[in-house]
Amino acid sequence: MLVYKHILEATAKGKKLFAVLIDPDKFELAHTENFIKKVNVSMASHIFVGGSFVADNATEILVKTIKRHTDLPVVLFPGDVSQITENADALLFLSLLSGRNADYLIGKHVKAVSKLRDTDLEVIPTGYILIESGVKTAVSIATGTSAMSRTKVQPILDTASAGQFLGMRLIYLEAGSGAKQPVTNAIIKAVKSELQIPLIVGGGLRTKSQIENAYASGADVVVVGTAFEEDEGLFKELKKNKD
Ligand code: 1GP
Repeated sequence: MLVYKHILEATAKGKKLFAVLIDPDKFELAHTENFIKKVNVSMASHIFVGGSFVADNATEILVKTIKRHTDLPVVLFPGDVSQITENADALLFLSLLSGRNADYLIGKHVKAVSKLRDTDLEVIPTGYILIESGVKTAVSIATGTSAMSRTKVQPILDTASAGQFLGMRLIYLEAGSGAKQPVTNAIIKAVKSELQIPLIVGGGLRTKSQIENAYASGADVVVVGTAFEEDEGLFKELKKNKD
């Protein structure tokens, strides 16, 4: 099934989705098989691959290796055009709505088209909103944009809604990889109540209870990366759901 259709159907049924994020820049290729074995028996529904600073070709090699060990959909979450590879199942076509850097709103997208034209990658327009989290994150540095204030909900709400009006299929609330503080429950609740499209939440989520809080507040998809880089023991707490 197509990735977006699956997300829509799961969201409609209230079934929560979970993405394990692998950053090719921080991940040891030789560790792929062992790591993916743990992902396969966890509650993960998707594997996201991407990062802010990734060497050319690293994504393609990693995606090919991951695909040898799992049937889960692999979704690109790229920091740059060079991270697009046709070996994945889908691409989050991210527009950084929280910033005013034209390159990350539309410029990189135009550059991506020549790569996308000849692939079967499913392209999913995604409004990406960076929210402050206690530390300056890689996204902020790489894009030269500031995160939105975590205490002012209305501008975040307006930004997410503008994304929906523009035709985005997903909204991604991002605290940034390794964030000290994840996106607040209040922000997730407010944004979810206004959206008709699925909501992804990620950044700084390290424990099962933080993940459950994000779901309870309205996240349809939760993304976790750094917590697994720090301690793969978390997989034991995130066992596959019995349907
Ligand atoms: C980062 O939202 C993702 O872009 C995941 O963040 O690495 O902090 O889990 P973490």
